[in-house]
Amino acid sequence: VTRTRILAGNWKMNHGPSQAARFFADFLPLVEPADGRSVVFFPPAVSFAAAREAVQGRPDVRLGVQNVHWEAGGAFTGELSVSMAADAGAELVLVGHSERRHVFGETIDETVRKTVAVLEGGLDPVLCVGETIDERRADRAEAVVVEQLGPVLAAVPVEHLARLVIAYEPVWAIGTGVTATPADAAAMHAAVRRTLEEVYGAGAAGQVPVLYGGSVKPENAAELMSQPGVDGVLVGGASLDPAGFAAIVRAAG
Ligand code: G2H
Repeated sequence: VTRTRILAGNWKMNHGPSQAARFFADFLPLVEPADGRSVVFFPPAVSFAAAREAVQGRPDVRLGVQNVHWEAGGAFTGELSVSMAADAGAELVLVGHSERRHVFGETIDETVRKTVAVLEGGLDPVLCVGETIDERRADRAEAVVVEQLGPVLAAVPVEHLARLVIAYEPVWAIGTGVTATPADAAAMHAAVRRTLEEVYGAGAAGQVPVLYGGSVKPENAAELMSQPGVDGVLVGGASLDPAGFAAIVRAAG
């Protein structure tokens, strides 16, 4: 199966609207559209309109939001609904990023509701999974990832599977400068693929891209993406710099 390479930048709480416009003015000329490769940005919600305007005429660059609520609307101060994100031009939504889980206390049940709401709203969820350092030391890394995936997959019917993206992000590698070794990444990607195959069968499971995230940099991106089963990267810190992120995109070939 040939899956499209996905190079995604998660800006987290960085780059307001004017910085977003400057970023794209610098970044876009450095990256030619290429077949088999999709570049995605998750700007902060307030910078979404500026990002959307900047990437007009570049169908190789898609935009998503960093979080949504599962309800369609109502009294939920500070939240975004899927339909509002779609109306703004979002095509993808991050779900269950480790900072949502570990800083904001998002539960597995909430990631299930969000994934279902995103799919029902016609957008593509990027479900993030990953273990903490304590869980890895206790030899529970794979079990934790499977526990995070299982309830979501149980709620995603096979007809929606073509829109699901998974990102494996070991929590101990996020923003710490420590990257999983290519072999660690390959082993967990294989475990994620096995879990998908157990639920959907090999054919359908083969469509789902699985990205790696956690301190991806221009220096390590090519080696990580050369691992079997690593279909792309989800990049935080290194996606804030136009030249650095362009180098990561080019590393995808
Ligand atoms: C993981 C990653 C992007 P960073 O959170 O989602 O961030 O590349 O800064 O480790």
